[in-house]
Amino acid sequence: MSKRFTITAALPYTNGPIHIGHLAGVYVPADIYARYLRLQGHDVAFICGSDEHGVPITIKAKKEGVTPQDIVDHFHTNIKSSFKDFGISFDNYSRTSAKIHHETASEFFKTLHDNGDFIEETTAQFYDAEAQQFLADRFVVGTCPKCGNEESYGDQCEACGTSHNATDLITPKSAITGATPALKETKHWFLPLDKHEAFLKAWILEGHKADWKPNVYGQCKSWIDDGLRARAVTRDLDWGIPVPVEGGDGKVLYVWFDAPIGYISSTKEWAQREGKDWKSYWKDEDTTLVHFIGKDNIVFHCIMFPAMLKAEGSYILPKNVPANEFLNLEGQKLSTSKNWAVWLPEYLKDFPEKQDVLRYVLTATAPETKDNDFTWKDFQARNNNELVAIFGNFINRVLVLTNKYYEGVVPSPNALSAVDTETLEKVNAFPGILSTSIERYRFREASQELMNLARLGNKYLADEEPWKVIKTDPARVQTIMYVALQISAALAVVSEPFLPWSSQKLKTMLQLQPLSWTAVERGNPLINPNHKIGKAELLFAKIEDTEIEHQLEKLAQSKLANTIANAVVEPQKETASFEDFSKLDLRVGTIITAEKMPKAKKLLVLQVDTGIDVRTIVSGIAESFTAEEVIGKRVTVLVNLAPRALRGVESQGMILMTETPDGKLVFVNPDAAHETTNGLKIS
Ligand code: B3M
Ligand code: ZN
Repeated sequence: MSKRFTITAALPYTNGPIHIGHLAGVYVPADIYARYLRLQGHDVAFICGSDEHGVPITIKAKKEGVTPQDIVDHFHTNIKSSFKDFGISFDNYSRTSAKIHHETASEFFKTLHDNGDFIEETTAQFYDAEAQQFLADRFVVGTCPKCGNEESYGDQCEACGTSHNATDLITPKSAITGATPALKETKHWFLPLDKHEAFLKAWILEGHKADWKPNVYGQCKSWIDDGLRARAVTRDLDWGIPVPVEGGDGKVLYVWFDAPIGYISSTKEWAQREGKDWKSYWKDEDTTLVHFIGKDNIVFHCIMFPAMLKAEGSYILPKNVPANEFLNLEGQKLSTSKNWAVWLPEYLKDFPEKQDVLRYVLTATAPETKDNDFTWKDFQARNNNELVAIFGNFINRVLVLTNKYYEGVVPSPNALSAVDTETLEKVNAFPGILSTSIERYRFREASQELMNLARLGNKYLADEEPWKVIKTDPARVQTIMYVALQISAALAVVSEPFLPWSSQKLKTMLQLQPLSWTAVERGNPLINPNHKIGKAELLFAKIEDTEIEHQLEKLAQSKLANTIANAVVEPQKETASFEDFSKLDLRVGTIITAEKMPKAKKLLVLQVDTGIDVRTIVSGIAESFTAEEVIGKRVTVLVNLAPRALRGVESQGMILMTETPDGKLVFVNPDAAHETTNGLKIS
């Protein structure tokens, strides 16, 4: 029986492109779920849009000398096309700078305001006298009162996910000028979350203990246990939705008040276009509402927005909020500012037409219960060892052999063997296995069950060996290929939520009629005898080591650029006179022997031939070089440095070292071409 679902995916901030972390955390799982529900014949509204207000956008606009509208226009287009490129099948992708959203959010605010659901209060807020502006949200940074993160923002701490008022920050600093902010009186409207405590405790702590993911339930519980407090829902900013009530001049709605309402306005926009009634997707108790988000948005989607919906009184509440944890990249946190990411447009340039590969790998390694790591080696391995070697190999064999033995016409089966019957029964069970995982938001598990169906086909063919049996028992091969084609058709249907392009390609190769998910369960033939299939084409292609090395090199360049950009350049020392300099006696030497100084992490004891003599020099380079690798090295030696004892060893001189921009220690190597008889002359 068809049901109605409203599926929302977090509205991405339009202050930068999206990367693999966004796909893994939110958008691919949401898309798998929405595609699956559509395949089940349900009425689905899959809703998203750009989150275009908020301080990060104004900070970026200030930095780039453009308007916030310029920033959001650019990234709204960029992000919307990335989602399309990766098959994220939204029914509508709107934007919060749209008129329909301003109207919807303003109306929502006015309703709560007129119902007396807000507290109006004049409080002291952080103010930067130099910048002449109040410091809201990311305009102020400081130490998180909950976890001690020193880079917590004024409204939210990204380290522990908690949300607080700016004045809760310890040692606050203006993100604009760095100054310690003053406090200045200003009026704002507050949502008294404490007044919703009983409702939230009943709805979440009792009502969703069993069906919400532990990471989500746990964060909500700790937030509620810490005590709910009133949260400001307006800001002294000039970019956002103007506060639509008396006294709201110069103030806008807090971005986390307006953004979730963006789901509603985007649904309205879609419903107007499609001639549907938006209220049935937001106000009908029979509709199931599910929010897909990342863990840093849990408190806004499980506490703040439901409290707003409850206060307004005519909306349904989310049935589930299956938030994912974070994805790391090669062992490090993904970071827009440090350019430590795999940006979607760049991925497509390097791996054209491999969207399904990324969707599959990000699902198979999704951070569903804890942060997880994306590595390019694993990406290559899953593509080559699973998509190519199992799924692709099976399909290719079936289509090549069907074309070779029967000119592409599906053969009629003869008597089924016990293995045939057992295999077909297993195939019919797969939709149910996949449904169980998907409906519990376990997409990782589901992706591996999908691969198990391909494994079943691969094993069946390998065991039955039609390419051998054809010589002795062609009648048996008709049955084998008939069974293998049923498995191929089943894969074409159930792979669609995960691998939309590959599923479509397989359906085209099989010339498959539209098939429902339940058709695979029923066990009737999915592809009939005498049906003609098309030519075999490879579904997946191997990814070579060189392609992965190129990606790792790009990341290494990013890391180097970051190190250089963040390197603290020591100021130049005081001027040395030429006389001072002339005292230095620099010679070209050669390291004859080297050994680690016992119990000293940094020290190597060297015997150096300075051209004058062979002498002992103790050098602090053991963390950058092994003793073995420096033996025989030509080095620049300061020979007339006063001897000094280091850990009981007298060091008679110094090997000259310097650092590369990324902080790597290197020898000041003499250039043999200019060497003179008595050592290096620096002119
Ligand atoms: N713009 C996404 C983020 O925190 C945020 C989600 C809004 S969903 C209403 O990165
Ligand atoms: Zn914190």
